[in-house]
Amino acid sequence: MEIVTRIIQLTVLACISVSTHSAWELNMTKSATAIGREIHGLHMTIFYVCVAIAIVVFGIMLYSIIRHRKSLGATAKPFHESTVVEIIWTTIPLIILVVMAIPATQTLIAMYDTETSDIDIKVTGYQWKWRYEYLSEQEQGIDFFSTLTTSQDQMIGLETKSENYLLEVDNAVVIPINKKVRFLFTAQDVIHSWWVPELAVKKDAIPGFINESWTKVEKVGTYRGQCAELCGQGHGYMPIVVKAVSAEDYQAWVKEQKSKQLNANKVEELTMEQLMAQGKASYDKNCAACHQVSGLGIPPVFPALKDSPIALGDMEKHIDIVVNGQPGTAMAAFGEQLTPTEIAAIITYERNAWGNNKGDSIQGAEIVSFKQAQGQ
Ligand code: HEC
Ligand SMILES: [Cu+2]
Repeated sequence: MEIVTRIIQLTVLACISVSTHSAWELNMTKSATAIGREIHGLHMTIFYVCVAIAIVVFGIMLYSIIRHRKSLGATAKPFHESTVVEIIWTTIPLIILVVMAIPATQTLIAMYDTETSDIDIKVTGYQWKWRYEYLSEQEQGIDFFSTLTTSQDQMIGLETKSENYLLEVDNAVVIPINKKVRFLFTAQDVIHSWWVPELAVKKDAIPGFINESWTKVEKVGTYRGQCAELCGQGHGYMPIVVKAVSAEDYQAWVKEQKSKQLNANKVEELTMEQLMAQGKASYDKNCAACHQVSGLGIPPVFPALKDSPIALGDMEKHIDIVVNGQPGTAMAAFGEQLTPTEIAAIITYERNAWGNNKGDSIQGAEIVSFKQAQGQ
């Protein structure tokens, strides 16, 4: 009985507190795009049609039950197979369905119309991050990964959670406002789904297939979303951040990205301290989801790197597994995801962290020659 009292108390509390009302929001997200508002409008139209049908049907039913109840002496009419009734209950629903199909088809056609786009972006899902490649002429060559930046300490409760906990990334995908942006979705490993509620875009990213969608954002702002397909242990850790900016800001961003891209493969010589510091930061961001911050992994699926024969063994083999991954396992090829300097720093860190104390280090230039020797 105590539990019932408790539930009643909680319900009453929830009803009277204003702040919980927003959390109780049941309807679809209000969109920042015209097509999103159209989808919302369609959803409301269909909803009201359903409400009207419910009122009419249950109204007649309740009226009949009460008006013709047995205690008033009502007796059923003994007829069978009425052609008139059958025609009525077939045509009315048919008309309702056709009436609903017209706006629904119009909206669907608009949603699927990816023609005449101004900018094309290929979006690839990885376990567990997103990659954005700009395909249109002007942005050609812009290609980057977008990885969660929420720290492990926040996740395990050692730090207070930030405002955009689990919804923040290092590189947001940047688009200009009032331009039609076409997205092409695919995935590298398993099925993911790119979902940003305020843009009304939700599309599966499937290995070997290309799905399309588009958006045209009207207001400058940051729009956040998440992967919406259970894609493994890190499914909750691959958020999406879209930054819609003015045309001028967009031009500036494109310029900055292009120069960044040119410098990406420039490697600089780092000291041991620099390698270890950069290595820890990159490791925690890119590797800790599986191998853990502690380097202890989650055996037997994700091996420990502390005392690992590979992390403490031959340098060549160690570079190979990080650059090329281990096909058929969750260990991805990081050669194209990270810069040579980042890879060198991570490998140095792995060989000297958690008591591994191997004492050796490696520079980005050696990663570049390793990749070149393999024709990459
Ligand atoms: C999605 C999970 C995942 C992520 C992220 C990941 N790994 Fe792995 N890693 C694995 C798995 C699984 C294996 C075991 C592969 C096998 O069966 O040979 C592995 C193996 C390794 C090994 C060999 C260890 C041994 O003793 O066999 C090294 C070294 C390694 N990973 C380094 C890294 C580095 C560096 C990163 C980050 C840049 C990273 N891993 C990110 C899953 C992951
Ligand atoms: Cu995913």
